[in-house]
Amino acid sequence: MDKQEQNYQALGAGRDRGDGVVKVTGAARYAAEYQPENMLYGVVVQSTIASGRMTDIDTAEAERQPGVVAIYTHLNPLKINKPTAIADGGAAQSTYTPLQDDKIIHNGQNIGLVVAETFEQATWAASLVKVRYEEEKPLVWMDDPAAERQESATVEMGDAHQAMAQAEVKIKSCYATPREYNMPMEPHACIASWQDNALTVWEPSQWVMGAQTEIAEWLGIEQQQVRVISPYVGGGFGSKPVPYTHVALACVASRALTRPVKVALSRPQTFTGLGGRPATQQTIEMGAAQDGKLLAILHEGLSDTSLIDTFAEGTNKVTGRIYDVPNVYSRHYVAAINTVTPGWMRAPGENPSAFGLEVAMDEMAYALGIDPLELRLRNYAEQDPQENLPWSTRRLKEAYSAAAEAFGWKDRTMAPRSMREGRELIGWGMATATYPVNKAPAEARLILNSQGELVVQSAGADIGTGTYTILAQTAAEVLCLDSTRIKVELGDTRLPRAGVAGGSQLAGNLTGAVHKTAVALRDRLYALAGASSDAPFPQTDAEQLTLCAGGVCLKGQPERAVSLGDLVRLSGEETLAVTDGTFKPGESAEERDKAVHSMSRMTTPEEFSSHSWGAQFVEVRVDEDFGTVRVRRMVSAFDSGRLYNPKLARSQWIGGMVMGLGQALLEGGAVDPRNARIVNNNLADYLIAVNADVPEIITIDVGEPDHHATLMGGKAVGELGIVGMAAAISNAVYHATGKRIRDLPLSLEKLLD
Ligand code: MCN
Ligand code: MOS
Repeated sequence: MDKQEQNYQALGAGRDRGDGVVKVTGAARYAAEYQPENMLYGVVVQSTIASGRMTDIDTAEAERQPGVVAIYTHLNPLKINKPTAIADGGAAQSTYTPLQDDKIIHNGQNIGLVVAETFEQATWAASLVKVRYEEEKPLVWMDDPAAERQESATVEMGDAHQAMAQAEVKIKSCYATPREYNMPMEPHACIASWQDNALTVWEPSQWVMGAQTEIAEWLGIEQQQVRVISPYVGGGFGSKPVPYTHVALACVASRALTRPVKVALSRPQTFTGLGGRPATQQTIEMGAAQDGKLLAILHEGLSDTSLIDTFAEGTNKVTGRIYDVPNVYSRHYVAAINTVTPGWMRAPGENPSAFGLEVAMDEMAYALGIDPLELRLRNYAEQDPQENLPWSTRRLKEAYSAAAEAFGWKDRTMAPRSMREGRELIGWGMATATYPVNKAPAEARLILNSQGELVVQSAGADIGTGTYTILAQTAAEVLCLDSTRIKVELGDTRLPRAGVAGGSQLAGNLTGAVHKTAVALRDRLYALAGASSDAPFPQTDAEQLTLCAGGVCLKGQPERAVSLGDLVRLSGEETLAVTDGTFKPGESAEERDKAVHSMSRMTTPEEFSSHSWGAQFVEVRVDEDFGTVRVRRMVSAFDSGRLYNPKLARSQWIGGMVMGLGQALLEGGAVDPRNARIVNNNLADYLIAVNADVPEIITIDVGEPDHHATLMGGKAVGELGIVGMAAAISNAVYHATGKRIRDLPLSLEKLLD
């Protein structure tokens, strides 16, 4: 392998996706595609009212249908235990347990399971289950005064009320985002197989250890009795960190029937079988001096949650963080209504929080008559104002200037409706993006065989992000191995423990763990190469040895290398296997287990504040006659620290930007006010951005390695790209039209209004 090829393999190279071929050829198997013998099919029954109780369920006709094996309802229940919520240190997003009582708390609630020999038989029989209800008026909207409110997050700095009273220029507006749905290509489906007192579950998962915890709790069994397998995931976007109630139903049914049971939610069923991003509302009042210096922010936000669980979409996650504002007073509340417990969706909290703050900044820029980018620079935070800590790295100024330059921002004329081409009004808008660096410990195992082939193992997930690829690159870098000789195995609870592919942290966590383990393996190889008198380099210290393309060699003498395979043979073992991890030294076994099985350890460092940053610019064209909005250009510059793989990082960034485009212009659950039912519960009516909506995208990397943030110097990537998009687009639409739309999506009717 020559030097150039070697670099191509290492961390930091833009290597092609290692799992690309198996995915495009269909060889990668997804959860629902496994075919254990003797499998049954379960179809869930969902409620058709949002509030009340079931007075009767008539399953007689359904039971008579061919192929039907069992029908489970609260009248013929299987026991499911209540799981521990994430908020309480567990792994469950929702603590709802189906079959346990007659209560209805949201429309489309999973209330039963019909199990049959084929999917078609189960589907047909499920359609014949008749449920009678005693219906109550549901709480549909979070601003209903009857909806119980709970304070969930506060940010307070200085004296914002007093500072606001003295501010020369003030703006105050309300911003809103609707319920949004993650919509991965692979819908939610699982297979549970109970055999020999143990359960195997094929489940698409961002976090198999969390799934193992929750499933064990549901069934009242030990974690070790549960194996969760999830090598490939067809996207999650925050919708697969944990298993949902259809998985509980599949698991208990399989145990009761001692046959494998597959439960696949239909696309419409996914709209209420799990949550999506809660709707948000926030009021921001911002005060500044004439010169543009921000003095105060008063902020109150609200998001909806279910009647049984508190999930908060923190609308103040970035409010006090991005700019140097000395006085902030912010409260976020959650309101409980008749809805399924909402959950994570790409940049939960940061995303709606940035929508509010970044549109407010644009409004302030116009109130002051200062260019929106200039206003941001005048309020640049040289350290984290909220935590009072230095940034580990923050190349946001570089991001602003690189993106502005590539976009041509200097040619923008400030006045709304001042740029046009024919019938089209042109709008240029921008926003800041940020996402924190979260951290959790992880383990890895490296197994080297006598052919010099390496297997890298971790329970962590690759949900389309590139984990397979960057872990091969990490090992390739330390061991100087061609990455085609490296196989990565992921997504199985039997593999070394890892936390969630969520909070844009898995890349940092796993490259750190694999690097540490690879170094330990390298040291073993050095010892084998130099330890004994009959070693290839007799009695040689590790310091004199190095790795090169041919294996281990003396420093400066690559021509006399001994291959890794030969060193394995020399060990007398078939393989050399090393397991290591990034747990804190001295931590007990229980603490380690908790760290990967629950959300107890999403931490940020204490001496520094570590975040990724971005500057996002867009051009929109608004047809003046038809009111249609098209995004014509998107330019973003990002600081995500060191990039482990620039090609994959770009793919992540643009994925986030495209999702943000959909959020800005198209997405939103439409709720029927009569019965709190989501009416557009399918991909024909719930619109997401498709190829034809997406323009040219330019991304620019301005990051530098940040070893305070993570072991390998990278920062968060996966969610960053979506954070400022909706605000940038909304700001661009204002610039084009003079119309400020503060509630998403920015649909045609709102523009014509
Ligand atoms: N990366 C990099 N350099 C870094 C950090 C990351 O090159 N410094 C690249 C790597 O290819 C890595 C990927 O970016 O695999 C994502 O890394 P990271 O930011 O650590 O995010 P996670 O691995 O934790 O993935 C989860 C994240 C989240 S939280 C959501 S939501 C999301 C996202 O990733 N969902 C996705 N991106 C997604 N992409 C796809 N295709 N599908 C989803 O469901
Ligand atoms: Mo991502 S929404 O943190 O899974």
